[in-house]
Amino acid sequence: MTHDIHLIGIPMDSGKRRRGCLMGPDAYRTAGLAEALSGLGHAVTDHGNLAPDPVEAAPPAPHVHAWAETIGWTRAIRRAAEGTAPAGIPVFMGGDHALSLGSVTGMAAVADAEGAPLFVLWIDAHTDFHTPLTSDSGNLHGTPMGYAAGREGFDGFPDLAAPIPLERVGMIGLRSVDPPEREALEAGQAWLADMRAIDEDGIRAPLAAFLDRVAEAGGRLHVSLDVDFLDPSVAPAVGTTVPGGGTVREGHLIMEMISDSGLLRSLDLVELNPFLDERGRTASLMVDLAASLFGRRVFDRPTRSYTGRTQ
Ligand code: HAR
Ligand code: MN
Ligand code: MN
Ligand code: MN
Repeated sequence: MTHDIHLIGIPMDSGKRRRGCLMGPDAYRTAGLAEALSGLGHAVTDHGNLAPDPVEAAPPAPHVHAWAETIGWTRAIRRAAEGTAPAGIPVFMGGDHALSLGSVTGMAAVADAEGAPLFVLWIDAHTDFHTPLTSDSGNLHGTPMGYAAGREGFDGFPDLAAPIPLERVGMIGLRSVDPPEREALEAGQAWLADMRAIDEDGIRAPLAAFLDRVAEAGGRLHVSLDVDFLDPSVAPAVGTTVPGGGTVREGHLIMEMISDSGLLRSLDLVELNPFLDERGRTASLMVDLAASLFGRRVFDRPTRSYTGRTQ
C-alpha cells in the first residue's frame, strides 16, 4: 500500500531551554528521509519549513519558558496539519516535542471532521502530560499530551476542536514520569506500557492489544516518536537522555506492527538534537524507523496482523 506523504519541517526549539532541535528537519533531509520513503513507492512532498505566527502573550507563571512563541508555533502547526492531512499522511519533522501541541490537536480536528476517532500512540521515555502549572521545569515540551487531552491551564492556546480522551491514548517506553503526571494519568484509562512491561512481556502482545483497541473503535492513529524512547547508547542525539530505553529492534518492531495494522494517520518525529549527534547516527536511525513504519521489510512474507493471525 502506498501513500501520499507530506513532510513538514518544524525547526522549533521553544519547548525547552537547551538549544539544537531547530536543526532537526535539515538533519532528516540530510539523512535521506524523503528518498527512503519514495524508495518504498510512496509519493513524497517536502513542504519546507514552517515559521511561528507572531504572538504576544504573558506566561501563566514566571518559570514557564517561551510561552508566546510556543503559542505562535502551535497555531502554525495546527494550520499545517489541517492543510495537508486531507491530501495524505503528514509527517511532522521536529523540532522538540512541543510541536505536538499543534500536530496532535490539528489531527484531532481533522479526524473529527472525517468522522473517525483519533487515537494517539506516544513512544517516549516521558508522558509529557503536564499542564503549564504542574510542570516544575516550565518546559512546554513536557505538556503536549496534557493539552491534547483537554487539561486546564492552556489559556491563550487555540481552543480544542476535539479533546482526546485518555481511553484513546497509548504510551510506550515510559521510564521518567513526574508525580503530577502520574496522578492525572492514573485517574484515566490510558494504555500504558512502561519499560518494565516491555522487559516482562516484550513489545508484541501489549502493543497488539492497543492496536486492537484502535481497530475495534474504527479509529485512526497518530504516532508521536520521541528520540528518547530509544536507549541513549543507540540514540545519543537528545537533550533529555534517560538510561534503560528501547533497543533498535524494539523500535523497529513497534513500527512494523503499526505498519501492518494499516491504522497510521500521521507521524511526529521529535526531540532530535543534531548538535548532540555522533556522525549523524541518531538521525539515520530515526530515518530507518520511519522506513519500517512506511513498509520497509527484510523479507516479504505474509503480513501478520497485529492480532497475531496471518492475513
Ligand atoms: N517531565 C519533565 C519536565 O516536565 C521532562 C519532560 C521532558 N520531555 C521530553 N519530551 N523530553 O518527552 O520537565
Ligand atoms: Mn516527549
Ligand atoms: Mn521524552
Ligand atoms: Mn518535571
